[in-house]
Amino acid sequence: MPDQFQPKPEHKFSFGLWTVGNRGRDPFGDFVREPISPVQIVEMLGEVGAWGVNLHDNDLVPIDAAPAEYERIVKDFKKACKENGIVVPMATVSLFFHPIFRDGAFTANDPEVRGYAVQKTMRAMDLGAELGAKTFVLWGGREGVETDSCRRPDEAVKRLREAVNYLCEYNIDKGYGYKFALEAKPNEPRADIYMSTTGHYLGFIPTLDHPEMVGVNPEVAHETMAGLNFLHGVAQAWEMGKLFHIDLNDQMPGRYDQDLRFGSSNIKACFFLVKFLEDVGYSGPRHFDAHAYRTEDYEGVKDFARGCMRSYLLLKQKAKEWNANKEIQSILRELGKAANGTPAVGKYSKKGAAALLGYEFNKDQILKKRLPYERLDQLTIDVILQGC
Ligand code: GLT
Ligand code: MN
Ligand code: MN
Repeated sequence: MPDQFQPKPEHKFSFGLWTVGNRGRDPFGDFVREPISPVQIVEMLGEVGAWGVNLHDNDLVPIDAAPAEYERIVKDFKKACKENGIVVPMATVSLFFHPIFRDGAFTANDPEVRGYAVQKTMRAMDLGAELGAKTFVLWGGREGVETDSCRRPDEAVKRLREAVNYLCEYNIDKGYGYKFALEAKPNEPRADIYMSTTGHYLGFIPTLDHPEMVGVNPEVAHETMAGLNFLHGVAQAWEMGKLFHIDLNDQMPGRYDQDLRFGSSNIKACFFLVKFLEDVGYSGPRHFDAHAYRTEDYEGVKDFARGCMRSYLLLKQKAKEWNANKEIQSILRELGKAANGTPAVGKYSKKGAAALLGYEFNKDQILKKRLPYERLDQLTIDVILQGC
């Protein structure tokens, strides 16, 4: 295998403890893989060539661990990370697993649940900071409803804002230097989740007390479930300076959250995503929030993890080829050309507006211009399918 498809630390490939440690339980069937410890997971990540490991508080430390147990677990984990050359770029908090969150966490109707959720998040931030994490993800999987009779949705938005503002202050108070990355999902486990798309969060963030501290963590599967074009959401976040993290996986549209191996389902969409991240110079982690098929054992989990990284690097190479393709580039150049003397729109000025109003557009002539998108797309397919 050519060297360029081997993962290296500079690629910033990371996996969650919950991804490679996923044991294949689903709503209809029990575990198919034996439990493995966080230390074993870190060893596995070292073996496959990953750079980072991410975690929820309770992926590492049980929810009611005594202080001595907490310390021992964290110490062993840090040692394993060091020995295997693995860093912890991102931490998060489980606000969905324990039954106490059956009605949500930050948005729950019970003020005690809301208080507990904020307390649990502050403690998870302490843990992440101790491990060196600089990004803190918030995924509100339970922040939603089965019936809107239980609360007004604008009240939920206010509660969410109150919690995120509080956590930003805690971040400042402790000097942790976290950036928060908010992760949307349309549904599952709730029938409807309030912040259903990345766009919803991009609208919410400017209403916070510290908007500069908060961005998004879009996930391929989540936007695809909603039938959306993932790349478009990512691009909007990027353009706003809000792409703080990204969850890469794959998904067949209109289904439950499949969290498939990156590049295993929608190759063209994954290609344009990788091309975008590489073209714009996104420098954050490439986090694979996915898990192996339920049919696999742990050797298969390694195949899965290697596959995510390899597909990313293959698509990165394809993006290079696409950018260097002379025919593609010449088509793109032609597309942007206008007739001599066409006034540019640009920023408004009285003079510019007068020029634009006075200009006569020749619609028949404009319509003669070819838009060879069939050819362009076929060239894209050629690049993707032709051997590296
Ligand atoms: C959970 C979810 C993911 C989130 C994780 C962060 S946990 O597995 O399906 O999409 O990114 O809380
Ligand atoms: Mn995710
Ligand atoms: Mn998912």
